[in-house]
Amino acid sequence: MIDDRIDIVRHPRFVTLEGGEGAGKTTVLNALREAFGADGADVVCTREPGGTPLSERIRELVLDPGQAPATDETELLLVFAARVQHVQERIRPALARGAWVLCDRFTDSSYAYQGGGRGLDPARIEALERDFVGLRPGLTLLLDVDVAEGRARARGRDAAPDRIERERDEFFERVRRTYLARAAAEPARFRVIDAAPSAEAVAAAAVAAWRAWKTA
Ligand code: Z5A
Repeated sequence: MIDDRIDIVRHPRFVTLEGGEGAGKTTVLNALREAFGADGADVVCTREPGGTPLSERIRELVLDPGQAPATDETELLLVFAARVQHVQERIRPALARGAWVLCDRFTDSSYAYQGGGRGLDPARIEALERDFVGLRPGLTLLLDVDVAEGRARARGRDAAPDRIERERDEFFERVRRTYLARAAAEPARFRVIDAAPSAEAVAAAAVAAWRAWKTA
Protein backbone atom coordinates (compact mmCIF):
# COMPACT_ATOMS: atom_id res chain seq x y z
CA MET A 1 0.00 0.00 0.00
CA ILE A 2 1.28 3.47 -0.85
CA ASP A 3 1.66 5.74 2.19
CA ASP A 4 0.46 9.09 0.87
CA ARG A 5 0.48 10.92 4.20
CA ILE A 6 2.05 14.37 4.03
CA ASP A 7 4.89 15.33 6.36
CA ILE A 8 4.48 18.12 8.88
CA VAL A 9 6.76 20.94 7.68
CA ARG A 10 7.81 23.96 9.75
CA HIS A 11 7.66 27.20 7.80
CA PRO A 12 10.07 29.98 8.92
CA ARG A 13 7.68 32.83 8.05
CA PHE A 14 4.78 31.32 9.94
CA VAL A 15 4.56 32.66 13.52
CA THR A 16 1.88 31.71 16.03
CA LEU A 17 0.75 33.04 19.39
CA GLU A 18 -0.54 30.66 22.02
CA GLY A 19 -1.64 30.83 25.62
CA GLY A 20 -4.54 30.45 27.99
CA GLU A 21 -7.33 32.88 28.61
CA GLY A 22 -6.34 36.46 29.32
CA ALA A 23 -2.68 35.83 28.52
CA GLY A 24 -2.66 39.00 26.42
CA LYS A 25 -2.40 37.64 22.88
CA THR A 26 -4.32 40.57 21.41
CA THR A 27 -1.87 43.19 22.71
CA VAL A 28 1.09 41.11 21.62
CA LEU A 29 -0.42 40.56 18.17
CA ASN A 30 -0.75 44.32 17.67
CA ALA A 31 2.82 44.96 18.83
CA LEU A 32 4.17 42.25 16.53
CA ARG A 33 2.17 43.57 13.59
CA GLU A 34 3.83 46.97 14.12
CA ALA A 35 7.27 45.41 14.46
CA PHE A 36 6.84 43.38 11.26
CA GLY A 37 5.64 46.54 9.47
CA ALA A 38 8.61 48.56 10.77
CA ASP A 39 10.88 45.94 9.25
CA GLY A 40 9.10 46.38 5.91
CA ALA A 41 7.66 42.88 6.00
CA ASP A 42 4.42 41.95 4.23
CA VAL A 43 2.42 40.40 7.08
CA VAL A 44 -0.95 38.67 7.19
CA CYS A 45 -2.52 38.68 10.67
CA THR A 46 -5.14 36.06 11.26
CA ARG A 47 -6.66 33.86 13.95
CA GLU A 48 -8.06 30.44 14.78
CA PRO A 49 -10.63 29.17 14.85
CA GLY A 50 -11.39 31.52 11.97
CA GLY A 51 -9.47 33.45 9.34
CA THR A 52 -11.78 32.73 6.37
CA PRO A 53 -15.54 33.25 5.99
CA LEU A 54 -16.28 29.53 6.38
CA SER A 55 -13.85 29.11 9.26
CA GLU A 56 -15.37 32.11 11.06
CA ARG A 57 -18.77 30.44 10.79
CA ILE A 58 -17.32 27.28 12.30
CA ARG A 59 -15.81 29.43 15.09
CA GLU A 60 -19.29 30.66 15.96
CA LEU A 61 -20.49 27.07 16.27
CA VAL A 62 -17.54 26.10 18.46
CA LEU A 63 -17.79 29.06 20.84
CA ASP A 64 -21.54 29.77 20.98
CA PRO A 65 -22.65 29.12 24.59
CA GLY A 66 -26.22 28.62 23.28
CA GLN A 67 -25.11 25.74 21.07
CA ALA A 68 -26.23 22.31 22.32
CA PRO A 69 -23.23 20.54 23.88
CA ALA A 70 -20.86 19.14 21.27
CA THR A 71 -19.08 15.88 21.96
CA ASP A 72 -15.34 16.31 22.50
CA GLU A 73 -14.65 14.55 19.21
CA THR A 74 -17.06 16.86 17.36
CA GLU A 75 -15.32 19.88 18.84
CA LEU A 76 -11.96 18.52 17.70
CA LEU A 77 -13.19 17.89 14.16
CA LEU A 78 -14.80 21.32 13.97
CA VAL A 79 -11.60 23.15 14.92
CA PHE A 80 -9.71 21.04 12.39
CA ALA A 81 -12.32 21.66 9.66
CA ALA A 82 -11.86 25.40 10.26
CA ARG A 83 -8.07 24.97 10.20
CA VAL A 84 -7.90 22.98 6.98
CA GLN A 85 -9.95 25.62 5.18
CA HIS A 86 -7.81 28.39 6.71
CA VAL A 87 -4.51 26.75 5.75
CA GLN A 88 -5.56 26.02 2.19
CA GLU A 89 -7.43 29.25 1.45
CA ARG A 90 -5.32 31.79 3.29
CA ILE A 91 -2.14 30.66 5.06
CA ARG A 92 -0.42 28.65 2.32
CA PRO A 93 -1.15 31.24 -0.41
CA ALA A 94 0.25 34.04 1.79
CA LEU A 95 3.42 32.06 2.56
CA ALA A 96 3.77 31.15 -1.11
CA ARG A 97 3.80 34.80 -2.17
CA GLY A 98 6.51 35.58 0.38
CA ALA A 99 4.45 37.14 3.19
CA TRP A 100 4.83 36.46 6.90
CA VAL A 101 1.78 34.96 8.57
CA LEU A 102 1.07 35.84 12.18
CA CYS A 103 -1.68 33.66 13.59
CA ASP A 104 -3.50 33.97 16.93
CA ARG A 105 -3.66 30.26 17.90
CA PHE A 106 -3.05 27.23 15.68
CA THR A 107 -2.74 23.45 16.13
CA ASP A 108 -1.03 23.77 19.54
CA SER A 109 -4.40 25.04 20.80
CA SER A 110 -5.99 21.75 19.74
CA TYR A 111 -3.34 19.76 21.64
CA ALA A 112 -3.82 22.05 24.67
CA TYR A 113 -7.63 22.37 24.74
CA GLN A 114 -8.97 19.22 23.08
CA GLY A 115 -5.98 17.08 24.17
CA GLY A 116 -5.05 18.45 27.60
CA GLY A 117 -8.37 20.07 28.49
CA ARG A 118 -10.84 17.53 27.11
CA GLY A 119 -8.56 14.52 27.51
CA LEU A 120 -8.55 13.36 23.87
CA ASP A 121 -5.64 11.19 22.78
CA PRO A 122 -2.86 13.40 21.32
CA ALA A 123 -2.08 10.67 18.80
CA ARG A 124 -5.47 11.27 17.21
CA ILE A 125 -4.76 15.01 17.05
CA GLU A 126 -1.39 14.34 15.50
CA ALA A 127 -3.01 12.09 12.88
CA LEU A 128 -5.32 14.94 11.86
CA GLU A 129 -2.44 17.40 11.86
CA ARG A 130 -0.33 15.12 9.69
CA ASP A 131 -3.04 14.06 7.26
CA PHE A 132 -4.88 17.35 6.76
CA VAL A 133 -2.67 20.27 7.86
CA GLY A 134 0.96 19.32 7.28
CA LEU A 135 2.23 22.68 8.48
CA ARG A 136 3.77 23.90 11.73
CA PRO A 137 4.99 27.38 12.61
CA GLY A 138 8.67 28.24 12.52
CA LEU A 139 8.17 30.14 15.76
CA THR A 140 5.51 29.83 18.46
CA LEU A 141 5.34 32.43 21.21
CA LEU A 142 3.66 30.89 24.24
CA LEU A 143 2.32 33.53 26.63
CA ASP A 144 2.31 31.84 30.00
CA VAL A 145 0.34 33.17 32.93
CA ASP A 146 -1.12 31.76 36.12
CA VAL A 147 -4.64 30.44 35.40
CA ALA A 148 -6.37 32.46 38.13
CA GLU A 149 -4.67 35.67 36.97
CA GLY A 150 -5.53 35.06 33.30
CA ARG A 151 -9.14 34.25 34.10
CA ALA A 152 -9.51 37.33 36.27
CA ARG A 153 -8.24 39.46 33.38
CA ALA A 154 -10.66 37.80 30.95
CA ARG A 155 -13.56 38.37 33.36
CA GLY A 156 -12.63 42.06 33.41
CA ARG A 157 -13.67 42.40 29.77
CA ASP A 158 -17.20 43.35 28.76
CA ALA A 159 -17.83 40.25 26.62
CA ALA A 160 -19.85 37.36 28.06
CA PRO A 161 -17.82 34.14 28.46
CA ASP A 162 -17.95 31.82 25.43
CA ARG A 163 -18.66 28.08 25.62
CA ILE A 164 -15.06 27.11 26.36
CA GLU A 165 -14.44 29.98 28.77
CA ARG A 166 -17.23 28.50 30.93
CA GLU A 167 -15.03 25.53 31.81
CA ARG A 168 -13.65 25.09 35.34
CA ASP A 169 -10.18 26.11 36.54
CA GLU A 170 -8.97 22.46 36.43
CA PHE A 171 -9.61 22.41 32.68
CA PHE A 172 -7.41 25.48 32.20
CA GLU A 173 -4.70 24.05 34.49
CA ARG A 174 -4.52 21.01 32.17
CA VAL A 175 -4.42 23.34 29.15
CA ARG A 176 -1.50 25.23 30.70
CA ARG A 177 0.42 22.06 31.59
CA THR A 178 -0.03 20.73 28.04
CA TYR A 179 1.30 23.94 26.53
CA LEU A 180 4.36 23.93 28.81
CA ALA A 181 5.03 20.26 28.04
CA ARG A 182 4.85 20.97 24.31
CA ALA A 183 7.21 23.92 24.69
CA ALA A 184 9.69 21.74 26.59
CA ALA A 185 9.46 19.04 23.92
CA GLU A 186 10.09 21.46 21.02
CA PRO A 187 12.51 24.11 22.31
CA ALA A 188 13.65 25.12 18.81
CA ARG A 189 10.13 26.23 17.90
CA PHE A 190 8.76 27.62 21.17
CA ARG A 191 9.69 30.71 23.14
CA VAL A 192 7.87 30.89 26.47
CA ILE A 193 7.07 34.48 27.46
CA ASP A 194 6.22 35.29 31.07
CA ALA A 195 2.82 37.00 30.65
CA ALA A 196 2.50 38.14 34.29
CA PRO A 197 4.07 41.64 33.87
CA SER A 198 2.25 44.61 32.33
CA ALA A 199 0.74 44.25 28.84
CA GLU A 200 3.40 46.63 27.45
CA ALA A 201 6.25 44.64 29.02
CA VAL A 202 4.86 41.34 27.71
CA ALA A 203 4.47 42.80 24.21
CA ALA A 204 8.05 44.12 24.29
CA ALA A 205 9.35 40.70 25.41
CA ALA A 206 7.45 39.00 22.57
CA VAL A 207 8.81 41.40 19.95
CA ALA A 208 12.35 40.92 21.30
CA ALA A 209 11.92 37.13 21.18
CA TRP A 210 10.77 37.31 17.55
CA ARG A 211 13.69 39.56 16.56
CA ALA A 212 16.21 37.31 18.32
CA TRP A 213 14.75 34.21 16.68
CA LYS A 214 14.74 35.85 13.24
CA THR A 215 18.39 36.82 13.41
CA ALA A 216 19.64 33.60 15.06
N1 Z5A B 1 -9.66 26.77 20.72
C1 Z5A B 1 -9.69 25.40 20.88
O1 Z5A B 1 -10.31 24.90 21.81
N2 Z5A B 1 -9.03 24.61 19.98
C2 Z5A B 1 -8.36 25.11 18.93
O2 Z5A B 1 -7.77 24.35 18.14
C3 Z5A B 1 -8.34 26.54 18.78
C4 Z5A B 1 -8.99 27.33 19.69
C5 Z5A B 1 -7.60 27.16 17.63
C6 Z5A B 1 -11.09 31.11 21.28
O3 Z5A B 1 -9.79 31.59 21.25
C7 Z5A B 1 -11.18 29.77 21.95
O4 Z5A B 1 -10.94 28.73 21.01
C8 Z5A B 1 -10.22 29.56 23.07
C9 Z5A B 1 -9.50 28.26 22.74
C10 Z5A B 1 -10.37 27.62 21.69
N3 Z5A B 1 -11.01 29.38 24.24
N4 Z5A B 1 -10.77 29.71 25.38
N5 Z5A B 1 -10.75 29.96 26.46
P1 Z5A B 1 -9.50 33.13 21.47
O5 Z5A B 1 -8.02 33.28 21.37
O6 Z5A B 1 -10.33 33.93 20.56
O7 Z5A B 1 -10.06 33.36 22.92
P2 Z5A B 1 -9.33 33.53 24.27
O8 Z5A B 1 -8.10 32.78 24.48
O9 Z5A B 1 -10.41 33.29 25.24
O10 Z5A B 1 -8.86 35.01 24.13
P3 Z5A B 1 -8.63 35.97 25.28
O11 Z5A B 1 -9.17 35.59 26.62
O12 Z5A B 1 -9.11 37.26 24.72
O13 Z5A B 1 -7.11 35.93 25.47
P4 Z5A B 1 -6.05 36.93 25.03
O14 Z5A B 1 -6.25 37.39 23.61
O15 Z5A B 1 -4.76 36.29 25.34
O16 Z5A B 1 -6.25 38.16 25.99
P5 Z5A B 1 -6.47 39.68 25.63
O17 Z5A B 1 -7.80 39.89 24.97
O18 Z5A B 1 -5.29 40.27 25.00
O19 Z5A B 1 -6.58 40.24 27.12
C11 Z5A B 1 -7.66 39.89 27.93
C12 Z5A B 1 -7.87 41.01 28.97
O20 Z5A B 1 -6.71 41.07 29.83
C13 Z5A B 1 -8.01 42.40 28.35
O21 Z5A B 1 -8.91 43.13 29.10
C14 Z5A B 1 -6.61 42.99 28.46
O22 Z5A B 1 -6.62 44.38 28.55
C15 Z5A B 1 -6.11 42.36 29.74
N6 Z5A B 1 -4.66 42.12 29.74
C16 Z5A B 1 -3.93 41.61 28.73
N7 Z5A B 1 -2.64 41.52 29.07
C17 Z5A B 1 -2.54 42.00 30.33
C18 Z5A B 1 -1.45 42.15 31.24
N8 Z5A B 1 -0.21 41.78 30.90
N9 Z5A B 1 -1.71 42.65 32.45
C19 Z5A B 1 -2.98 43.00 32.80
N10 Z5A B 1 -4.06 42.88 31.98
C20 Z5A B 1 -3.84 42.39 30.77
